[in-house]
Amino acid sequence: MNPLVKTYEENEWAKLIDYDLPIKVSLQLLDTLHERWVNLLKNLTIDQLKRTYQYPDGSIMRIEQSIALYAWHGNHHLAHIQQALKN
Ligand code: NI
Repeated sequence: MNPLVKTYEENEWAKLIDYDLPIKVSLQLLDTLHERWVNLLKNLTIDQLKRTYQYPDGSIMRIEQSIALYAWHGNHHLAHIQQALKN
């Protein structure tokens, strides 16, 4: 069975009032979120890692794929930030 997940509008999200808070607030939130995720994800069983879910467009994703994609995505944005700081 593939539970259906919802997407969200990134650009609309960025228009919310908390957009103007200091960046530190977001970084603290990410630190805390990631600490919880690491604990959760390290304790998933092989069977749980193989579970799948479905996007509204019909595509199917495995939990283990999501973890790899998220890890890649963070490094991808970090590289963008490092590049921007050089310029
Ligand atoms: Ni991104």
